[in-house]
Amino acid sequence: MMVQFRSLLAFLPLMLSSTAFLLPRQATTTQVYKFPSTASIEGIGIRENGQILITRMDAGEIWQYDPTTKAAAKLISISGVTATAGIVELAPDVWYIVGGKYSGGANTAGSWGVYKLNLNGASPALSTVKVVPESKLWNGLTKLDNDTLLIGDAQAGSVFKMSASTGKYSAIITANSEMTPGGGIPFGLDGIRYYNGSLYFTNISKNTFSRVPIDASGKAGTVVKIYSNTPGDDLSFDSLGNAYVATNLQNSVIKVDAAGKITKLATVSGSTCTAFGRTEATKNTLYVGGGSSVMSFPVTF
Ligand SMILES: *[C@@H]1O[C@H](CO)[C@@H](O)[C@H](O)[C@H]1NC(C)=O
Ligand SMILES: *[C@@H]1O[C@H](CO)[C@@H](O)[C@H](O)[C@H]1NC(C)=O
Ligand SMILES: CC(=O)N[C@H]1CO[C@H](CO)[C@@H](O)[C@@H]1O
Repeated sequence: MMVQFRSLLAFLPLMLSSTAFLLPRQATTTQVYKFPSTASIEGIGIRENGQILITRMDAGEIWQYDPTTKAAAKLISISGVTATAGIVELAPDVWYIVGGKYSGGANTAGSWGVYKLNLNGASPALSTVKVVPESKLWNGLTKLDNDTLLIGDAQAGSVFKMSASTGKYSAIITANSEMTPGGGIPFGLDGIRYYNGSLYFTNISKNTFSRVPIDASGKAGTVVKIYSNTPGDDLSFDSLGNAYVATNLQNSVIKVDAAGKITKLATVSGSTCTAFGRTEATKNTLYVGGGSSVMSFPVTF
């Protein structure tokens, strides 16, 4: 078999060049790490050293995958929290994570908040930034500036801003119809990413991807629809402004260019989030969380 495989490989460049127009443009995915099947990966954050932080809707824990040992281990548990979601880095190895009480589809309104995980010391240092009584079902998290987080409430269809240093917060968008759930699942506003002056967001139960301008003070403008025919979960951007959206229910990762054109890049079951590698060797690798697995595939842009 190995010989046959090798001989096939030898012909591959020829096959590719002669049938380029017939081949699907989908990338082959690699399984980076697989948790037990009960795990539900929600967010991934790539550290500058290449280690991968993983949040889980099924546990109030943050895990870390080490590409050198190819092993994952629990970094920390958050007391009183049963689900972790959005994750973002504000300063080198200072991470912020959304957490709350959610299990088996049952959500506890008012339990959601933001936690800080500082990885600069000898051991991980966890602290509470703020638990917010007005939270319904927080999920997405992104950086507005070095001290300001934007947080999406998937059930309320609202966006909060919060100071990472003081925990002071306020709603900057409240119950926007573009962000509220459409029925079925209680998640509307899902992935959020602040990029180029706008908050880009998916509305997973309404199959939409949109953006809303947000100024430096956190004031929101008018929502602009980008597409309205594909489910979307969390996303990331490349340096050219293409969005890489995990489609969750559609089991794929799509690329959405600045004009809104969608290209399916890869098949990933239950995809929830994407993040680019940060080392020289992985800067064109897109990591994807989906179900209980972290997958990866190469991306050219
Ligand atoms: C934000 O933090 C980065 C380091 O993470 C620093 O290089 C940059 O100068 C900071 N920007 C502002 C406006 O303070
Ligand atoms: C960034 O925003 C500017 C101003 O709105 C716009 O002209 C430009 O096309 C945007 N760039 C990308 C990559 O989306
Ligand atoms: C942007 C977006 O997804 N919009 C949909 C989200 O939810 C509202 C209803 O609350 C729909 O009307 C939008 O089309």
